[in-house]
Amino acid sequence: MILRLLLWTLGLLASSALAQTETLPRAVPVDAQAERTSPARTARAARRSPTPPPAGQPRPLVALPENWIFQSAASDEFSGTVLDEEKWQSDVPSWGTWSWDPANVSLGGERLALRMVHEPHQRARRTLHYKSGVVRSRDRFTYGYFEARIKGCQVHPGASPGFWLYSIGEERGNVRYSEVDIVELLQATGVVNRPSLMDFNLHARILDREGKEVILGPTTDPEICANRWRAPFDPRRGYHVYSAMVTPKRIVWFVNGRQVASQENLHWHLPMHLVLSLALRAPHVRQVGDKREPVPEKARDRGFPTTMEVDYVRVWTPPGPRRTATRQ
Ligand SMILES: [Ca+2]
Repeated sequence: MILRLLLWTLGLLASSALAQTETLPRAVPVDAQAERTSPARTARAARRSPTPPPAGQPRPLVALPENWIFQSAASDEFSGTVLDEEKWQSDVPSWGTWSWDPANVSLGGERLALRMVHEPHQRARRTLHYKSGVVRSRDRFTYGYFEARIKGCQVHPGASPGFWLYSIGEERGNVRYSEVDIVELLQATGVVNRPSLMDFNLHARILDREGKEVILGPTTDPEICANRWRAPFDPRRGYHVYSAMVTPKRIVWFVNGRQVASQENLHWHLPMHLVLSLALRAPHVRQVGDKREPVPEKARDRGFPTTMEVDYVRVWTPPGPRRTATRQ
């Protein structure tokens, strides 16, 4: 019995030593980490950060390289009652099948709320039926780790909460436009009309060898641009953390600290604005060729206004020039 107890104690000590060895923090270069990361490894990494952040600074949900820097100028806990216009722009020019209106952006209860309303109006001699809210960072980022805690809106299908990055105007090499969708919620329709499906897509416009502009996206180039994941939860029912790490070699997406997608970074090297927005989707828009058109006969009040909520946005970047000089 005593021998048994001794062996049991030794076993316990050994396994505890092993556990300690396993939890020793290690700095992993980000590209190596992206290559080697398994969901289980990511979940373990998410529970321990290599070095605790300085007091008062938030901790990323995903282990980052130790020298990455928290960017308070583009991070926001949304604690006040007024949007910080030093960081964010809400009067963004409209495009597409609905219009942005700063009236649909509000703060309160430690949250940013972006609302979509059924509000028929004219824009560019067209009748559109919905208005919505957007906030776009004044700063731009080429590489970094972008994290937000978001609760989806209640309408589905019809509206899609988005957290994304996009370039405006700038061109480098053969790249004319760069967009990284950190997450788009609730936009799956048709036979897979499920609220738990979420998208992590890439879009770009590049010039081919003949100088002809080519549009890259999840429909035309799914192998390099499309990522979809079925979450084990309904994003309308609660807050979840959505994030992406953009590095020169790879783009990796996470939900609640778990890696859900990874792509080689082929074309996404332009400075981009960080955006939170609530977009209109089918059945209120339909795809006609490569364009989205409004669907007036489906426009209705029912379900609207609908609101997505954001608890926080946090940004970390690699050392070095963290952003290009422009603030737009
Ligand atoms: Ca908050």
